[in-house]
Amino acid sequence: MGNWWKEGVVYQVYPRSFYDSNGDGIGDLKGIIQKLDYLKELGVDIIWLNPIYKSPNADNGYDISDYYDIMDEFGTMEDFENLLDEAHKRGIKIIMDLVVNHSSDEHIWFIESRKSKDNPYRDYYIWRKGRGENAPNNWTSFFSGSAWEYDENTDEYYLHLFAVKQPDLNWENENLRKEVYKMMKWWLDKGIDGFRMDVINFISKVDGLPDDEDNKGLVGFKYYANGPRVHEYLQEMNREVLSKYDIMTVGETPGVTPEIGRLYVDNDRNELNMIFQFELMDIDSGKGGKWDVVPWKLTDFKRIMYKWYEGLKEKGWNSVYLNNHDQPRLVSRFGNDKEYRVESAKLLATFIHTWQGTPYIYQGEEIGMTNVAFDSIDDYRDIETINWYNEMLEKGLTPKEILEPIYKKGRDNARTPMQWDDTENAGFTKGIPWIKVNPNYKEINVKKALEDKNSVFYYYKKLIELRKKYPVIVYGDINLLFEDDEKIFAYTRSFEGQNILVLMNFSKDEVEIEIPKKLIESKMEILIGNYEVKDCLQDKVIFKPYEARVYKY
Ligand code: ISL
Ligand code: CA
Repeated sequence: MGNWWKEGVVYQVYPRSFYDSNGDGIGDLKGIIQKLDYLKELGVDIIWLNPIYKSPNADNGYDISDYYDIMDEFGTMEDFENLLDEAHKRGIKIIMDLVVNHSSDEHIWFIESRKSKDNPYRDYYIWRKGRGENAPNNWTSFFSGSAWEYDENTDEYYLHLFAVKQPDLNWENENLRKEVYKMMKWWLDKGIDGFRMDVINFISKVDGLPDDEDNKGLVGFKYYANGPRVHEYLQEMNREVLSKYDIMTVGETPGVTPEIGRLYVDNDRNELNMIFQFELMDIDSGKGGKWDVVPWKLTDFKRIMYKWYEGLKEKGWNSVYLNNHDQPRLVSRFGNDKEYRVESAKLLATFIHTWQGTPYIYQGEEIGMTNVAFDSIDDYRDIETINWYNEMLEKGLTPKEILEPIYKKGRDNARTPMQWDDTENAGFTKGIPWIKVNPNYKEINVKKALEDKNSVFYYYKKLIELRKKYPVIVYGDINLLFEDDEKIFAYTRSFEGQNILVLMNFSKDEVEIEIPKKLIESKMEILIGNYEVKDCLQDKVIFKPYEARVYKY
């Protein structure tokens, strides 16, 4: 069992928005197959596919009605097998999303479960009696409103941490756990290379499901995030399934610190390989949560990343990502998507690929795609965004006031179609796209990127090549420089006699950097940079806006 998941680079495909092969406006599996050569050219090693299972799409596939079948819009099982084959032929692995904190309410288990209190599947979900006219407790859902839904048929409520159509599965039930493991084996036996596990740290809820006394934000969070039996379940899953295959696993885990994170990824504990931490993603959220957008500081960015590096370095491994299908575009959030779009996209790429951990690229990031700002809520598709919009309207906010944070944080920022060329609908579909394309597609698209040797695309490609060439980029220890600087992010890394120096100006100002003497004395060779660099490294250098350089010494 190699270290391929440490050395590789992951590319996340959101199938619905990647490429539509049949003109129905929805990306599909055949579409992904047609673009595999593009991904091969970029040089990525692993594709993570967002959910492609049968689903009524209340939450774009995160509501699964059949774990053994493919979503109608995406194609057939045969298409999936072809995709897996074609990817493997190109030396690219595929990991699938595993969504087992909840299922769809249209899953046969839930259809049975809601029939009667003594149905054999009743206990596959979390049912409770109400308290008088009220829900069993005060927990709220991620997608607005109560986390409980009343069901007349049996006069009880079921728990749904997400949409009403996403009832939470009851992991206390051993038969349910066995079903999940069986399903996982079925996919692994088909030859997939691992799983990204959706909100996997929510699967164990505190006994008694108590009221949350701080009745604000996500009410109840502390009673299910990293719950009492989560490690027991993951160790069981590892024993029964994961340990039998050479695969990679990455858990999506909101609300973890490095201390808690370590429990999931410590090699000796036999749970997961990696997790996605959210501390960095919360860096611009105020007390009111995700929609309460506040400015972020580079010193916090560095502190969080370094803390995670230190926290996991001995026994675990980090994943490095700056955006995904739930987050705004990295260049709009952490860079500058106006005059320095290209420079700042390359700067952020430099960080992702030279920090310690496995890099995750989200589709479109490699061409510098940006956030979008639709004029009306009617153009938005995301259930989280729409539910929150309606909740705020009821509170009396104006559409303009509500759209403002949606422009900054809404999940549809990442979900507009991949911009392939400058023809209608960015070449994504010949039909009507399920969500509008970003109007900037004439400027920002794959075709243009491939024709320009200075594009963001080729910069990513080169970073990926460098990672393969220099083990220090994968394994090197990190030593931070200028920790308290609000504009410069700099570090050295070292491994078995190899060293690199990474210098990045995270601001739109020119900044003078004083290079430590010890470094000037070594022979510095530039590996990559986002501006042309002629001279050798002096003791004082001026860094241009969003300039990034990596030296080897
Ligand atoms: O998207 C978020 C913030 O806007 C997160 O709070 C997100 O809901 C959380 O990280 C869980 O996300 C995952 O599970 C959800 C699904 O909607 C997301 O797309 C998925 O990544 C429910 O399955
Ligand atoms: Ca299609």
